[in-house]
Amino acid sequence: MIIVASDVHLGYEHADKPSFMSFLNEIGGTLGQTDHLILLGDIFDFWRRNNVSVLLENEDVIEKLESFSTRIHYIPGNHDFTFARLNPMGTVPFNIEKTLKLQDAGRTFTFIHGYQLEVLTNFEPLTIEEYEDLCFSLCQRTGDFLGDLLSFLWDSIHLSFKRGDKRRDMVQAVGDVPERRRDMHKIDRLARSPAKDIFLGLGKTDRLVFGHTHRPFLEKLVANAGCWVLDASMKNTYLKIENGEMNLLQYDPK
Ligand SMILES: [Mn+2]
Repeated sequence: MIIVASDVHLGYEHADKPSFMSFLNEIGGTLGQTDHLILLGDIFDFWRRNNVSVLLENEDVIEKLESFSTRIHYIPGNHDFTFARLNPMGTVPFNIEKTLKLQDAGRTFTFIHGYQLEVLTNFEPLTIEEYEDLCFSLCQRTGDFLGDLLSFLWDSIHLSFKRGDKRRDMVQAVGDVPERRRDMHKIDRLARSPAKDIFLGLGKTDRLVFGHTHRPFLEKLVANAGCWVLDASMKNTYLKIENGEMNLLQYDPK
């Protein structure tokens, strides 16, 4: 069995930590050594916050995860990209990878956080690598957010925005929460299309699982795990993969 949860945003004021903790308590007992728990990115939210403070506030979550006997995979998202640049040295209790492939009942499942799709659809002229550098930088700073973002773009790719430049919308979008965004449908459009296979190197029957948009959905070959943020219209969703079948479920605390 594979359980996938995404976008909990612990450290962000609208994170639903009590529900997520209760979810972990419940699924911890059902997952064995041959199962997988996939934390699909943005589990912690380091933007505008000190990374260590966020982790200390959530040491109960880390302690809980460390008590699991199942295999845990951490896929870094844009808000916790710090994890992608750590050198685990075998001491971190999670397997940390930006892209993960697992087989279940003969089917191949590929897991990514999903910001990669957004860079392709919405963040031109940024490349995925430039966007990752930007996310790392935003995770590490706690000062003026927009100022940091603009100076990063200028310092790293000499990108400045003159009055009337339509690309300024892209800068606005980088910092906005998914609940307020209007261009997220473009990401789903790409995710549901075989066109994504070219960019992500997927076979035609490979399943793709992602998060990031806070908009859960399930189709035959693609699924979005949703989020655990209080202001989302649909929240506390997760995916369960069993016998090669994906199920999108909503957690309801007992
Ligand atoms: Mn994200």
